[in-house]
Formats: sequence, C-alpha cells, structure tokens
Amino acid sequence: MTQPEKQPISAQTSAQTADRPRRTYKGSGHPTWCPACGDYSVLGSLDRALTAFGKPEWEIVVVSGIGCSSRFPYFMNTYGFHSAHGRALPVATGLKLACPDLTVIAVGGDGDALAIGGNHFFHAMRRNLDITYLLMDNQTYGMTKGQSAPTSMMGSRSKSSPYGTVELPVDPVWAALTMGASFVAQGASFDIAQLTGLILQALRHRGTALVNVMSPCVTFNRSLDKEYIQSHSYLIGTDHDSGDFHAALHLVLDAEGRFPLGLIYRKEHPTLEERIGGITSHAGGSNTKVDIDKIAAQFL
Ligand SMILES: Cc1ncc(C[n+]2csc(CCOP(=O)(O)OP(=O)(O)O)c2C)c(N)n1
Ligand code: SF4
Ligand SMILES: [Mg+2]
Repeated sequence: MTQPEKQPISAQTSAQTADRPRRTYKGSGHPTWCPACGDYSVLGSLDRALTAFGKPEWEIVVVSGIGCSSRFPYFMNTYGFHSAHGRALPVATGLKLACPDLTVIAVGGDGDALAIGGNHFFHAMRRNLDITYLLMDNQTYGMTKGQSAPTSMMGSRSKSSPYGTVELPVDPVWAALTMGASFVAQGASFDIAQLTGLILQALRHRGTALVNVMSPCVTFNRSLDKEYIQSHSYLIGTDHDSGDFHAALHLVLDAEGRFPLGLIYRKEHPTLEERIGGITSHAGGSNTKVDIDKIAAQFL
C-alpha cells in the first residue's frame, strides 16, 4: 500500500482523501498477536468502520495502555500513542482537549481499563469527552500470561487464583451506564458485521462512546470462547429503545444472566469540550488553536 506523504498536521486537509481514497487504516506489518486471538477481528472491524467513517488517517489517533490488546496502535496506519498501563483514557483526554478536531480512539483490555485504569474508566464515562473507547474483554491478563482480571468469572481458575477467584466480576457495560456514559454498546469479536456497525455508530456519536467487545484470549483463557459467548448472550431486539436509560439497564439485568449484544444506550448531551469551552469564554480566555508545528520545532 502506498504510504501518504508526511506533511505538518496543520497543512493537511480532509480534501486530500478525495483524490486518494483509502482502502485500509491497518498498518503494513503483521500483528504480533497469537493466531486466532479475538483482537484480530476487532482490528478488522475498526478498519472497516473507519473506511465508512471516511476521515483521513492523519486526523485519527489510536491511544492505548499496556496489554496484548494495547499493542493496537502499532498495527494501525493512523497516529498512535502506546502509553502506560491503565493510562489510555487520561492520555486520550489530554489529546482531545488539546486537539479537538482529532478523532480520538482509546483501546485496551479489561485489566488495563478496569483494574489499574479503573479510576480513569469511571471518570471518563461521566465526563462525556467526545472519544470512542474499544474495550477488548478476554476476562484475563493475556500479556502477562493469564492472571485473573476484574471481569473474570467468579470461581474461574487462573495462575493467580488456582482455587478459583473469590471476587465478583465487574460488568463494564453496567459500570459505564451507571457512571453516565452517553453511548454504550457490546459486541463479540467473531461477529465482524455487527461489531463494525457498532464501532461506526460509536465514531459518529458526539460524546464518550464505549464499545465493549468480548474478544477471546485463545492462549490463556479458553473458557471464554465463541461457544461460551454464543450460549451466554443474546442479540438486542429491534424493539429496544436505545434512548431509554431504564430499558438499557433492564437489558443488562437479563433474568437468565445472559449479556446483550448490540447498541444498548445512546443519548447525546453536551460534551466535556463544549462545557470547558463555555467556562473559558466566561473567564475571558480564548479557544484559539495552538500552532503545534511551532511548538514541535522547539524540541525537534
Ligand atoms: C504499572 C504496571 N503494572 C503492571 C504491569 C504488567 N502488566 C502488563 S499488561 C498487564 C495486564 C494486561 O491485561 P489486559 O489489560 O486485560 O490486556 P490483554 O493482555 O488481556 O489484552 C499487566 C498487569 C505493567 N506493565 N505496568
Ligand atoms: S496471549 Fe491471549 S490476548 Fe494475548 S495475543 Fe495471545 S491470544 Fe491474544
Ligand atoms: Mg485482558
């Protein structure tokens, strides 16, 4: 694939895509995930969703923490930021506030999002910054070879819990809804068509959009496989009103303990950027954009 010419960010415009349409947002290198890892399908789904979204790659940044899933930015042809464990969301927050025109996509695993990054997860959900968050839930710490994670099922055995976990799991969907997220969806890595649609809706949503993806770790957690996910989930019906918060909570509290797949909740309200912009103008400040090339020139 032809790589785009490098230009200063300020000189690049969306119009450039008109004469050079992109076919992929994936990088040229082959991902280093294990064969059949669920994260491959998430990468493919994001690639398809971005193609439909239509922004050029230099207006997109993928931010991650640490973990197998957090290696994502290496496999993309967009800007990327591989940060520290649990810190994808604070980095994404800073980026979006500094460069509001960028499409910011945070990605990471269940450990990154809900253990070390749990604090950031909850506050990001209530702040409603205009970003998309792809959470790849494999119910384990894949990168460090299979310890129990906050989403691991109670009683499940792992290297760190040889007699079975004794803690209740966190449900990222429930957590996001109750912390005020304005868009919450859930997909499975093996259903690329549905996942692509959910990611596209998340990208188009104005506000924090969480897409929780059941993405099996075939090496260290074989109990969460396609068969398990299919038998413990259900597709959200077309009669569900995604603007109804109570109906969304009701979906998650399925009487048979199954988890919903599809768009669970969506309601637009002012974003963090808009609310901060309001404060800045009240305080007599300016929302003028900084000249990033000028700042970069001081250090390069
Ligand atoms: C501060 C810090 N603590 C611990 C680690 C070790 N560590 C690296 S990845 C990881 C967990 C990854 O699990 P998850 O976020 O679920 O990603 P996965 O590998 O499953 O995709 C841990 C504990 C670290 N890198 N940094
Ligand atoms: S260890 Fe698990 S999560 Fe990591 S790449 Fe392999 S299959 Fe995927
Ligand atoms: Mg994990």
